[in-house]
Amino acid sequence: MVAVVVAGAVAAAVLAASGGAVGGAVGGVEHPGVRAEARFAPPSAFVPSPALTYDMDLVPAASWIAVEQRGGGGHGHGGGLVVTLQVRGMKPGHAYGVHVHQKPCGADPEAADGHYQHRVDPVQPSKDPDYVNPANEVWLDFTARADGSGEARALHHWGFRPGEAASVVLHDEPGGAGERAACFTVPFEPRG
Ligand SMILES: [Cu+2]
Repeated sequence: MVAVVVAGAVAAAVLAASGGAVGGAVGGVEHPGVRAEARFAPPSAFVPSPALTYDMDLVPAASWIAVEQRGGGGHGHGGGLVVTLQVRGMKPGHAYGVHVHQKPCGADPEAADGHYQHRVDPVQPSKDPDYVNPANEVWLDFTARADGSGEARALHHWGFRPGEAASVVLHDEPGGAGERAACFTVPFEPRG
């Protein structure tokens, strides 16, 4: 039940220590973005975690997730939005669907609400494939390796609107639907 949210120079140091990830210098100024990591726990856990599992078969307690956002943020540093996902301890060989959702996680899997959409579907809940797709939403689908690890990356030319991107939800199958297996609350940075 470790939750770490780092920012600024600390995030840059973490990235450097882990072999770096997606670029950092924007206009000659280091802009480290957001990095959050945690171990999953059931909502009933005595020590609360920002990472909640609703399906212990697919997302076991103490399995691990890290999410990074680079670019697409505030302070006039727009640039491209890059969101990366890393996980460990997942069910080997299983294919997960993963999206950025609008609200923070809660004990109720529906607390995270719907997907973040760049162009918002006027019909909610959104089911129209013109809106529910990896170009208009942030999808981080992955298939767990034999050792339970996995990763994904999403690239976009847009950034998040303030207050509308707050979590990453893991579903039991790839694509835009599927049951919610777990949720990680992430402090994504909006475009400023
Ligand atoms: Cu989702």
